[in-house]
Amino acid sequence: MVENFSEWFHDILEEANITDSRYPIKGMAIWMPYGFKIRKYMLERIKELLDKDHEEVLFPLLVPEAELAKEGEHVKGFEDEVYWVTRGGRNDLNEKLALRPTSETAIYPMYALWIRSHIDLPIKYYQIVNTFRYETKHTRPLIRVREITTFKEAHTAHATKEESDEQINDFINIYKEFLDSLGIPYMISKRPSWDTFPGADYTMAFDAIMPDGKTLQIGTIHNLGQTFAKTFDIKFEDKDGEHKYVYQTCAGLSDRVVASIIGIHGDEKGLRLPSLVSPNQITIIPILFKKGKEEVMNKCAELKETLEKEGLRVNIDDRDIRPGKKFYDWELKGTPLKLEIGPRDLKNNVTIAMRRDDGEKVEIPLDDDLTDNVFKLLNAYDEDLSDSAWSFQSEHVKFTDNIDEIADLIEDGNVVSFNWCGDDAVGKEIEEKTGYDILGIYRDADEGSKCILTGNDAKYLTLIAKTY
Ligand code: PR8
Repeated sequence: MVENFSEWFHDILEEANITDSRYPIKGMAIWMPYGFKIRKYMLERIKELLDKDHEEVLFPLLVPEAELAKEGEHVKGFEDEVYWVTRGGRNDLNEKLALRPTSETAIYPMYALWIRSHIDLPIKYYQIVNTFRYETKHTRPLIRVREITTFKEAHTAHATKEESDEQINDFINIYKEFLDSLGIPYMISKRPSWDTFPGADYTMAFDAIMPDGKTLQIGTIHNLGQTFAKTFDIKFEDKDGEHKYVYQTCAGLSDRVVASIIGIHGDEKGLRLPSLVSPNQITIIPILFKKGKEEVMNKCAELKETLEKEGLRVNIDDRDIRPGKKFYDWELKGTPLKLEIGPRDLKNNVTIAMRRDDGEKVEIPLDDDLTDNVFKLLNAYDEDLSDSAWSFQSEHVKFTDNIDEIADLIEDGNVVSFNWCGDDAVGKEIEEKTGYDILGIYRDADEGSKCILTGNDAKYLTLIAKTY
């Protein structure tokens, strides 16, 4: 795999025309055309999944200071990260306005107006917006940005706690399906209390292991209980005529999804894009000689049309440069499948297909089975991409019951699982002693297992890692 991941990641963003980070504000970058397309197809997919049972809305970017300040825990969690608008032209504003770091405090005062009765519930809204966080940790393109340009945040309200717990499961399933369609592996864990979203009862998180062994939190799902409902007075009249507070959840994904597609699937030649989000799923490369140029180009155009009719995204690279350079470029850009046609192939009525992952060349006849064969290759490519990413993950989660081994395992590029009694003070001591972050509870501990620090009965199998 890639030797120096951080450097590779920065270089590929520029070389593949994904983002440009030279914008003169730290943590804010430009989505370049190729990156924008990947982002677009990624968004289409998450929308498709959310739209089955949620509705899209769009809230204003600015949040009045009074609303942001209302929920004590929440504001404490975000106060160091908020950008403020204090002036309109030459006038000082009467009230400071926050650029949303997330939209709970923009949305929930409106929920209080909209929710009256049990028939108004559940509410399941989401929006895709930019949010702003004045991050103090080292910023990195797509991974830790100060303008999160692609924040997909969902906010739900329910009549009962059971329904809100079910909603958490629904979000987990949606995120699984979403990441599965991109071949991105994940570990789902319940964050420890000290890493729970500010104002939430509990947080479920999706983490992926990047090639350098550090984990990236790619999505989080929070059960907000009734905390915000009480703060913002979101009540409904139940069937029995009683006025009750709603139960709420929220869930979010960011630009990090694109970072994980790039980081997890990429190799030393560049990107390897899952076909779902690849701007071109197939790149046709004509091999041209002076003689028979036109026939080859006509065949390429015909092939493009046939494949596009099947809903595939296809481009022809007809630039006047050496084919070798074209191969190199589309390898860098991660097109799943290249189809090459030269005069000899034309004569034999075939095209030479080459998958981006294994680089193997196969001859496909230009006959009625062509599209079937192309789909077969694409599916196999996507499956293999996903399988190899999942294998990487399973090879890099290592169990230990010796606390002194944690550091070595992590420095070797692994995530470590261990048994924990579940006591917060003990958990924090484990973090302090090792210098790494507990990701969260992976599952219940096996019968009879003991806490790695205290030797007491263990409650949970827990993950610890070096994190982004
Ligand atoms: C919420 N409220 O806000 P969350 N750069 C890139 N990605 C980021 C950054 C950043 N600076 N900060 C967070 N993320 C809830 C849920 C509405 C939606 C990504 O939750 O603060 C992380 O992947 O946990 C995180 O899991 C996700 O946004 C949601 O942010």
